[in-house]
Amino acid sequence: MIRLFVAIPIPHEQRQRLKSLCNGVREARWTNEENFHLTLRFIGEVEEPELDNVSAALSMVRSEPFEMTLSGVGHFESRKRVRSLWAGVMPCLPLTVLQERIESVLSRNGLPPDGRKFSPHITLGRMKQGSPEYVRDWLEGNGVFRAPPFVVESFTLFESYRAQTSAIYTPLNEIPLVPQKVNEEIL
Ligand code: 2AM
Repeated sequence: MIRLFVAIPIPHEQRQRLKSLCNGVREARWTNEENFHLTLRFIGEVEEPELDNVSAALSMVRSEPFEMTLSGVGHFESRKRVRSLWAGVMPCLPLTVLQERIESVLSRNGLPPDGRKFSPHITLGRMKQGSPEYVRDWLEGNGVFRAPPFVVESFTLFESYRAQTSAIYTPLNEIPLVPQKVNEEIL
């Protein structure tokens, strides 16, 4: 089995900005800078022969390059415990459209739909413990975060391998976003 997800990698300059947010919460396990990404679709475990189908399906996605701006921070919690700290994205319609196109080609190729609402974020750190109160200062202190805009020119199918200390993400297929000709059929 192979564990897959589809994401937008973050350029170097923006990674540096994100890294500057990764401090000030003692219990957080911060993400390695080279692992920063914005997940478009978590696929999960598939049989290895299925990989080619998934990869080919993603290569069918047609979308235009677009500009994206990382902005703000937030957290996810479950059972009143903070699970992760993240940076957000300014509202970005082309990002939503791209995510919907990816969802659509994958479901047409037999993958079960991802029932969760798309909530674009870049995970900065994970936590096992900590009440929301515990991260309040971090959230307030970094609420004004904003990185310079960048142009998203591709998205990538990654394999995720869970090593002992951190995840190893291996790019398997980078799919370019190409300006559309007026008459080109859009998936
Ligand atoms: P997260 O950063 O919010 O945890 C690789 O694991 C990527 O897939 C991560 O960005 C992770 O999002 C995302 N993902 C979404 N659903 C997941 C799940 N059920 N298990 C693991 N990762 C998931």
